[in-house]
Amino acid sequence: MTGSTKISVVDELFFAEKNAKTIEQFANKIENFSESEAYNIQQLLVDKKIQEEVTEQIGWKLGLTSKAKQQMMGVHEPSYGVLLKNMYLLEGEKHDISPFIHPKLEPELAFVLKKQLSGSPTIEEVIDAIDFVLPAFEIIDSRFERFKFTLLDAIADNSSSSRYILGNRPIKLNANTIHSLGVVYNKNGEKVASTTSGAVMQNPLISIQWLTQKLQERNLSLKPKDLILSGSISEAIEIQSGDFFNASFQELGQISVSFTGGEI
Ligand code: OOG
Ligand code: MG
Repeated sequence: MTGSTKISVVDELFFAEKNAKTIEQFANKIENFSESEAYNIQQLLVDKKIQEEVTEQIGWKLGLTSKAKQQMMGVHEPSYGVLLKNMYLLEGEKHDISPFIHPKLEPELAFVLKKQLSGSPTIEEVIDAIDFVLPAFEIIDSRFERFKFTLLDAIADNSSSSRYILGNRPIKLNANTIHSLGVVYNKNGEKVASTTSGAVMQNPLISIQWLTQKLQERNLSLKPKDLILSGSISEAIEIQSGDFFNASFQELGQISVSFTGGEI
C-alpha cells in the first residue's frame, strides 16, 4: 500500500466522521491489505485526531470480544481501538445525536489500571494491574455505509469507536466474580438484553490479556491510569433521538443515558 493511498484513506475516515457522512469499504479493494496495515491506518487516523482536535489518548477499547457482537458483524476475532479524552460523555445526561451517522449503544465494563502491563501477562498479573472497575456504555458509529465492513475496514476505522460513558462509582475488582456479573440492558424501559460479563471471552480479564499481547506486536504496552473498555457484553442497539437507555450491572450498579436532537 503506497503512502499516498494510506493518507487518502486516513483523510476519508477523518472527514467522514467530522461531516457525519459514510464512505465505502476499502479493505477488499487494496491488494494484499493486511491486519498490520489496518492498524497502521488506525494509528495515523488517531494521530490526526489528536492533533486536529487537540486531545490525547486515555486508553483502549476492545471490539468484537463477545459472540453476540461477532455474529452481529460476521467476524470471528476481536480488534482494538484507541480511546481519546474528547470521546467522553457524561453519564445520566441527555446527548445530541446529530454528530453521529448511525450510532449504536453497547453495555461494557471499563477497567482503570494502576500498573503497566506488557508482553504476555498471566491473569494474576492482569488482576494485580487493575485499580478499579466501572460500568460503562460505548457509543459505536461506523464510518462505513450501512454499518457494513470487513474486520480490517473496522480496524482502520478505530474499531467503530465514537464516545464512551462511564458510571460514577469506581469499584475495586472482585476477581472471583468479574466473569459472572449479571447485566440487564434496557431501552425505553423494555429489556433488550439480559446477559453476563462472561459473554466477553468467558472473562473480561482475558480480553485485557489479549489486548496486552496484541499491542506487543507493535511494541506498545498498557500504562498506569489507562482506561480499557473490554467490549460489548450484548448486541449493540441502535440509538434514536428520544431514546433512554439504562443498564444494571450486578455488584457495580446502574448506568443510564438519553439522546435528543438529530432533526433535520
Ligand atoms: C466494531 C466494534 C465493536 C464491541 O464492543 O464489540 C465493539 C463494530 O461492531 O462496529 O465496540
Ligand atoms: Mg464496544
